[in-house]
Amino acid sequence: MRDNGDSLKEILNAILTKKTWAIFVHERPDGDAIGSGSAFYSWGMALGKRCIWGGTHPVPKAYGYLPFVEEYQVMNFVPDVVREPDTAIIVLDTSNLERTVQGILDLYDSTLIVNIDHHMDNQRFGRLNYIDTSSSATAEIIWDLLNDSKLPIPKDARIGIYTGIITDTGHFTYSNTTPKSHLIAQDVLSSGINPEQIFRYIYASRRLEGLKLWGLAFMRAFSTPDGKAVVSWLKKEDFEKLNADPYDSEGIVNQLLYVKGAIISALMTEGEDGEVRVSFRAVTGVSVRELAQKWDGGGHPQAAACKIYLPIEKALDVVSKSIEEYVKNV
Ligand SMILES: [Mn+2]
Repeated sequence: MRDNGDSLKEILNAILTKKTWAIFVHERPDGDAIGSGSAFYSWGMALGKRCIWGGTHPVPKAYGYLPFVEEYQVMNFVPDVVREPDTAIIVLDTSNLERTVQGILDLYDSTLIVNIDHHMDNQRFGRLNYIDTSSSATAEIIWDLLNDSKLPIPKDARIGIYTGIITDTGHFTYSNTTPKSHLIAQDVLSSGINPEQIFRYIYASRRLEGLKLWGLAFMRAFSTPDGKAVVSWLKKEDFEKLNADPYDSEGIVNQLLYVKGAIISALMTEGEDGEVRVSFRAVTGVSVRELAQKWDGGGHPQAAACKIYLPIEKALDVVSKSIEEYVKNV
């Protein structure tokens, strides 16, 4: 549901007059963040804008095929170019400004900040906000925006949009999949985009080291006594021993939810600075957002995450107990 904000028309009017588009996406970007950013950048380039884009973490290797990923910059703070007049800051797929490059809010009075997102907990930090929680992906909103502009949609932008939709819907299998996501896919594929090639880039480009990491997480998985939740964990040293990188763990938590009878899954991963990142997944009708919020995290009902600053053994204990309590009441 579009529960807040400005219209796509207002956003179009505001950004089309700006010379520079500075596009930012959320930390540890996923396919929707990178796909949406790539689509926006491609569109901006087609319109003759000066574009920059980036975020706090690199583009996962799997998304290396997306147009203009080579232009994506890893940065912790907004670059000076953003301070120049005639710039629009466009923040995509990001529910709050803590999740992206710092310094954006300081520019609130001088620079147009546009916030386009589909997360329910979006904090409306922009001068213009378009938050559509019924959209399967931020990429779907970008599709609407491009269509409403009546300007030609470049093929490069279509690749990003398709990527955002397939990754956020689990290839049209999650509950957020709608007839509209399929309609967009139909239109995108009609433009000659090869779905198998994109699928292979994203999902069939796994490293053997990553596969072993999945194996380790599966071996360790355990369920709550009632079988309603399945949990696993990975330590920093597991990554080192297997020569795996943080992105190799992506997708494990979804697989944990495929255990029969499971309604919630969780994967706890020890981060570089000793923090523990917890990813939660839930089946439709059950929400894990409230669980993540216990530790100041957030996300969607079906997919949420948080960080816990405890040794992993302790964190594992605390989180499993919380989950056990939580599933009793659902
Ligand atoms: Mn998204």
